[in-house]
Amino acid sequence: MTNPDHAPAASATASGPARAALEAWVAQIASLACPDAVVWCDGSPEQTAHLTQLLVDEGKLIALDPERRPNSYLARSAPDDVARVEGRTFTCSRTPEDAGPTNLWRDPTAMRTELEGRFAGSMRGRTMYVVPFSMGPVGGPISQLGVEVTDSAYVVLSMAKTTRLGPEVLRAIGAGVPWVATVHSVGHPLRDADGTLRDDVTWPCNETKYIVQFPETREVWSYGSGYGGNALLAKKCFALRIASVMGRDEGWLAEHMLLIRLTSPEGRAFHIAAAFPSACGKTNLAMLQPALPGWSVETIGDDIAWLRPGADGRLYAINPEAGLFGVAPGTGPDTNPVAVETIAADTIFTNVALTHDGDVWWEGLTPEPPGHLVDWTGADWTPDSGTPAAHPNARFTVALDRCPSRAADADRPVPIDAVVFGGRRSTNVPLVAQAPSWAEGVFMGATVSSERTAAAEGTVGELRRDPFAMLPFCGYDMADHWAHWLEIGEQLGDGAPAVFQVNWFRKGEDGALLWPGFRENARVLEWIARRVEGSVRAVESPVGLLPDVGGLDVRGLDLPPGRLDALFAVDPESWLDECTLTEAFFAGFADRTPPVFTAILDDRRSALRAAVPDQRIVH
Ligand code: OXD
Ligand code: MN
Repeated sequence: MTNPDHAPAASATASGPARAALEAWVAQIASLACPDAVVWCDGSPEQTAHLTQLLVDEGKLIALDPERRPNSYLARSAPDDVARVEGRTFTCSRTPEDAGPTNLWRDPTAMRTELEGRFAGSMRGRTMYVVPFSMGPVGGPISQLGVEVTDSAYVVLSMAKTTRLGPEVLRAIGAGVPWVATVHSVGHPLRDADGTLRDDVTWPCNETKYIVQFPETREVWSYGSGYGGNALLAKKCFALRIASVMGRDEGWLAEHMLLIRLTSPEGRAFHIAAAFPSACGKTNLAMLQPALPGWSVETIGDDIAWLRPGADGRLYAINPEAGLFGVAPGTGPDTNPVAVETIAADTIFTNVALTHDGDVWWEGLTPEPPGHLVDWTGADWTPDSGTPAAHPNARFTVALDRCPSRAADADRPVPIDAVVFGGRRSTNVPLVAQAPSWAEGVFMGATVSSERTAAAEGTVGELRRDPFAMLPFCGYDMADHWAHWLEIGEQLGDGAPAVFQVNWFRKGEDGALLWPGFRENARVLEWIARRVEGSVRAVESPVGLLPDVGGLDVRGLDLPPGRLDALFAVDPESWLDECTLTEAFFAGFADRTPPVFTAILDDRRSALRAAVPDQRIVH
C-alpha cells in the first residue's frame, strides 16, 4: 500500500490532465514536507483496518472492549490540543477588507512564505496520506470535492467516517471536476534535516499552530494540531470557511446549520435548517425524539448545511458531511438517546474517560459516575478528584449511517420550509419568535449571540456575538454575508423559507432554566411548522411574531403559573439596551452593514419606546 515513489496506487491510476494536476500537487507537497512514504487512501475496509491496527500498535488508539463497544477506539489528545484555536485561524484573502473585521487576516504571500518554513520537512519520518473526499454524494447537484493530505492516520480514519472517501472521488477528479486542496501536518517530524531522531508520542502536535484559509485559491493549510476542526479540514475549514466564499461567488450558501425533517401527525413534512453557535445542543435537536405524540424527526445533518436556490424558486439544502463529530459530555439516554445508540459501535472517541472494563464514560452519560475511571489525560480518577473525567470538548466521531433517525433519503437535497437561529441567552431572547419578513430574519441571524462554551478557547459564560453562528466560520466579510443572504431572499421571493429565532436557555430570577428543553423543544418546532402551514396565529411584538395565547402546545408540561409570560416577556428597557449594543456591533462593519438593518433597528426602537400596553395585533 505504501508508494515510496509518491505515485498513487495502481487501482487509482488514471490518465488525463486533471489527474496529472492532482498528482503534481501531491508530489509538490511531498517534496516540501519530505514524508518517508505517500499513501493514497480509498476508504476501503482493508485500509481502515490496517490504519486502525497501526494506531493501536503505536499506542495512539486504545481498542475498547469489543463486547461493550464493538469496533470502537479511544484517543487521548495532548492537553494543549483540545479545541479549535480561533486565535491561530487566519483568512488570507487578497485584502483585509475581504476578510472583514471578524476574521484574522494575513497577507497571503507573507503567509505562504511562513507556512513553507513550517511545512519544510514537517513530515520527515512519517507517512503522508492522500485523502480524496466528496462533500455530499459524488456528483450530487450541491456536492463539492476535496483532497486532504495529512501525516495523521487518526485524521484519515476520522475523515473516512465524516466524508465520502472512495475511488469514485478520484474518478471524478480525473474527469475534471474541480476540487479544494487541503494540507495538514501535525508538525512533529520524527527526524530533523540533519538526521537527528525525535521520539513519536501518542498525540503528536506542535505548540505553534496555524489554521489557514486562502479563499481565492480555495486552499486550506493547517499545521500543528491534530484535533477536530483544526485537522479534519473538510469540516469547518472547507465546508464552511472556503465553501462560504464559493457560495458568495456562485449564488449559494454554506452555513453552520443542522438539517431535519419534521413530520406532523397529518403526514406533512417540514424541512428545517437551524443555526446555533457551537455547543448549544445542535446534535440533540438534530436527533430529537419529539415529546408530542404523532410528530417525528428525521436527521439529515447536525452541523453544516449547503443551501442553493432551486429551479422552482425554493431553497434546497444538503448536509455535505457523512458523519458526526459530536460533543460527548452531556450526551446521555435522557438528553439524546438516539446519539447514545448511534455511538454504541464503530466510533472513535477522543478525550473521554475509560472505564475499568474497557468502555467509555463522560459527564452526563449516567446520572452517577463510576467509582473509578481513567480520565481523559490518562490519570486515575474518582468522583472526588474534583476535575472532569472527560474533557468538556471530548468528542465522538461516527458515520451518520449508524444513526437510527437518519433520513433514508438524506443524500437528496430537501426544500427548506423554515430557517431557525438560536443562541444560548439567559435573558431577553424569547423562547421563539418569527421574523415578519426575510430582511428581519436576516437581521435576527446577524444579531445571534451566545454565552461562550468549551468548543473553542475563551472564557466560558462570557457573551459573544455570533452572527449566523458563523463568527469563526465565515470566510469573508460578515456584513457581506448578510448582504448575500438578503440577495438570496430577493431571488427566492415568495419561495423563501420562513425565519425564526429560538432560545432554549432563558433563565428566571432564581437562575434556573425556564424551559425544559430537549424532547420538549418539539413543542416549539410544532409552532414553527404550524406557522409555515399557516394554521396558527401569532401576535406582534417589537422583536418578532410570538405565539398567540394557547398557540404553543404546553399540555402535559405542568409549567408553573406565569412561566409562559416569563419565556416570552419583552422588557422594553433591556431590549433598548440590547439595541444600543446591536448598533455598536453593526458599527464595527462600517458601511458594509446592509442599510435595511438600520431601518429595522429604528423601527424596533420606536416599537419598544411606544411600549404599547395592548400588543395583541393578530396576524
Ligand atoms: C463544532 C463546533 O465542532 O461548532 O461543531 O465547534
Ligand atoms: Mn459546529
